[in-house]
Amino acid sequence: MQWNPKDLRAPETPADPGRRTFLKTLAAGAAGAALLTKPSWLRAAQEGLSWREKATIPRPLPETQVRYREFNIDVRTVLHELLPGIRIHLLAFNGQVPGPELRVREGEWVKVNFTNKTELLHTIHWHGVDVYYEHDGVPFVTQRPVMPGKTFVYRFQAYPAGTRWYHCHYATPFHLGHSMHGALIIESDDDPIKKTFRYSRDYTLVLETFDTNFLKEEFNRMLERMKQRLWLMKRGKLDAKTTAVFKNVSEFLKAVDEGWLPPYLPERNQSRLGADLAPNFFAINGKSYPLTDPILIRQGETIRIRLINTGELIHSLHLHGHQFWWVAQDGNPLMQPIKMNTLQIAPGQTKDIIIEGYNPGYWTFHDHITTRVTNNGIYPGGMLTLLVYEEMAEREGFKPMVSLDQ
Ligand SMILES: [Cu+2]
Repeated sequence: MQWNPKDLRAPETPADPGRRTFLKTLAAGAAGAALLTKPSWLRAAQEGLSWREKATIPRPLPETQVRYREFNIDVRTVLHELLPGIRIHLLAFNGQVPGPELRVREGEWVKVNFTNKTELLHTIHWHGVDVYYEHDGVPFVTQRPVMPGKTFVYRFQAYPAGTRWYHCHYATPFHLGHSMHGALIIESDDDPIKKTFRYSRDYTLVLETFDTNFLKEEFNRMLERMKQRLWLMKRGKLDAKTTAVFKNVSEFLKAVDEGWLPPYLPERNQSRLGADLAPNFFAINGKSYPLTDPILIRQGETIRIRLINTGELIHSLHLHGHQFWWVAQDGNPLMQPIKMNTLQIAPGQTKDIIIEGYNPGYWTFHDHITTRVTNNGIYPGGMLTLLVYEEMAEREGFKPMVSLDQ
């Protein structure tokens, strides 16, 4: 059966939630469905591969042939305030936590000049985007890492539409997690979610976890390495062995044969990079509650929320006082929207939801794995924000309802 979520929406007013209305809307939905034309994405799914997937993913074309939409992105170390009194060193795209949100049109050619302004090695991976493999950003596999002070140019055609993201793919527990990640929203005129729900506001919530003890150790190790590299540079001894960056596997094997000790050997490796992290701070868009930005809505308004899990943990996000529609997974529209109030999201996933404003008030939206609504073990905090009805806030004056001395 075709779905027509418009006809299955929550009642117009909370005063009329009766069974009768429910049955009536259900009947209207069934009748309305027959009149609908098949959405293009569903047609494509039923017919097999879409036009783009039938074609080979093209190698990026020269600038004389296509017009590129250009972005400049660098990475630098910043001192970021997660909460009053909690300032942490992070690796940040353009100095922002999370990195800048990139919005492009589906099919548009994108060029990103990525400059490394740190002493570490990095790449950018375009998560969930069908790029040509050389621009996929996997260090030592499909590209050499971008060295300190150097620029690498990423090029790709933005496809497919939806909520996607980008992150560093080098030493990911440290880099991606802290906080080399940002949203990449690919928009399309054919977006079935936009067509169906006609939402008026579009929010992006980047979910993050921070292990501040691990961070401290890693930044100290980074400073140590910097000192070593400067010492080696001065003596002209900074080479493949001292940076552990080889051109290929045989060069690496040759170095081992000659007695070079790889950095992963137990006697050399002091890093916790290979161990599980123990995040003690949980954030949305770079802030922990009570500093998280509220999500604004008005009665009768429909909003879209794009959730991107860049952290190390699975979250179970619960919205109070509402049922919402889960409409997309990993950027791709679901075959059928699902009504729910608690949504699981695993590391690396993106999920889109639609909230309809039918219950004015102040409502919490938070991780229901309750150890994550804490700041360093203290409740309340962490991955929690508010859905705020603007007209109420305007009438009553919005007061963040938080008391830390209870
Ligand atoms: Cu990196």
